[in-house]
Amino acid sequence: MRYITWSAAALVVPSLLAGVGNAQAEESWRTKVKVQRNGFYPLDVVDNLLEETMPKIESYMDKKIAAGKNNNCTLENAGVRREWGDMTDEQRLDFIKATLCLMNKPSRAPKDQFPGVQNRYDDFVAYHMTHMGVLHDTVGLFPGHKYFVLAYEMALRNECGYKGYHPYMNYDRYTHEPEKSALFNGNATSMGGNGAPDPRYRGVNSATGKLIPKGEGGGCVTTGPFKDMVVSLGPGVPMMNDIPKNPLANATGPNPRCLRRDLNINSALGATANISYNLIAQSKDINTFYNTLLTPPRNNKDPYPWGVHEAGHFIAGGDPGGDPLCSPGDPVFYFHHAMLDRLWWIWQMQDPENRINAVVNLGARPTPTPTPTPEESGHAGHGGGADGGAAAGRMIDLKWLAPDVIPVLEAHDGLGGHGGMFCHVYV
Ligand SMILES: *[C@@H]1O[C@H](CO)[C@@H](O)[C@H](O)[C@H]1NC(C)=O
Ligand SMILES: *[C@@H]1O[C@H](CO)[C@@H](O)[C@H](O)[C@H]1NC(C)=O
Ligand SMILES: *[C@@H]1O[C@H](CO)[C@@H](O)[C@H](O)[C@H]1NC(C)=O
Ligand SMILES: *[C@@H]1O[C@H](CO)[C@@H](O)[C@H](O)[C@H]1NC(C)=O
Ligand SMILES: [Cu+2]
Repeated sequence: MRYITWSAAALVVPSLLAGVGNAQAEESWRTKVKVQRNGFYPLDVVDNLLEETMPKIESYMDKKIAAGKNNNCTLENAGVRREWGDMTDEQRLDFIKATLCLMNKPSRAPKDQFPGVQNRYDDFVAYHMTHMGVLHDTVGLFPGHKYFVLAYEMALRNECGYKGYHPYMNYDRYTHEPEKSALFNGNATSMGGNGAPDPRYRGVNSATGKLIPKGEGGGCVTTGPFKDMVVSLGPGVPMMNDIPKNPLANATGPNPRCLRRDLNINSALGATANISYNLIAQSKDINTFYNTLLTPPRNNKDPYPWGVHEAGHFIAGGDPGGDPLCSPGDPVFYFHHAMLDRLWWIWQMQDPENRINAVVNLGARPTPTPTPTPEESGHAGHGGGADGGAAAGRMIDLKWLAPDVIPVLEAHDGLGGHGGMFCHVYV
């Protein structure tokens, strides 16, 4: 009798009920990663794909830990990045407080080069507007932004006492009445409301050459925690309303103005869960993933042909959100890039051994290929080593944002990269 302990019983029972045992094994990641859900939003196809992928991620981590290559990163201690709508009011308030705190901390960017920088928050805008190569070329887009978002999250945590991890925005949740969402409803636990209607605002030009038709806003944000925010740098490109030009030709001078926004479902509809799911499921190699994300196959019947990257950016277009150079000047920028990072991570984790180090390498191909040919799909498995050459020797130096200058491939590994500095999961 006394030998039948609880743990012994737990060991025995699943083996008696084989089916149940498997189900329990597959769900064991839930004991490691704390899931919080908002019942208002049913899981979408991408959420479901991620849930199905978690057991695979768990066994990948088990192997990595066994090989001593996890740099102390485990699913138990990984930072958990959540959808804003899944966070509690208290978590949201903590995040908002830290964001406002960054906007009141002294800047570190060189004042002579960036006279318009007002505070620590603006340091990130200053970097983004002057390091487009590091952040936006084929090699840099994914790892560059992964590190950029991490550096921002580290500033919130280390410089402003934020306890959580950076939230993301699941684009699909903003395809319908975004102005009523927890993210944009303008109440005290939102990231601010829509901009006031501005007839001078016409929409955003997308890389497809088409105008993304405007939503209801375009003017100043007048509700929520950022209604008094002062935008200073930029605009870096001419904006579609009469925003005063920056006093300096390179747009780094002071140009104080309000935060303008246009919540735009026309944009969001280019990044529905189905579109994001197809992006992940149908991209057999990283080049296809990159091309589809940025410039999807042209289809004249598609009313929302903007790739997921642009669609995500312009859900909250306006100024500076719709400005390719100064977009981090709207705090929602980081929610968007966290979501992109999530999609990249889900793509990587379908085949971690081959995909984590896959580097975009368009080689001699001058234009993105619209659809993968069977031959290209066959290259999927070669993602890692073969393409890694494109990143050889490449470093990411975020200058005044973060001290560590890191090899680009270390920012490919979200679960242990750079000695464990990258250690996050998305739920
Ligand atoms: C892992 O953590 C232990 C204990 O905190 C520490 O001694 C060790 O240096 C860490 N290893 C790595 C690779 O960070
Ligand atoms: C922008 O232009 C000003 C004036 O010419 C210059 O002093 C400053 O260094 C420039 N900033 C950058 C980042 O190039
Ligand atoms: C703001 O709106 C969200 C979403 O409807 C809700 O969860 C939250 O409680 C509201 N907070 C306040 C302070 O009104
Ligand atoms: C998403 O795709 C599924 C399967 O093809 C389809 O049944 C569903 O209607 C699509 N949903 C939307 C919102 O388009
Ligand atoms: Cu971007």
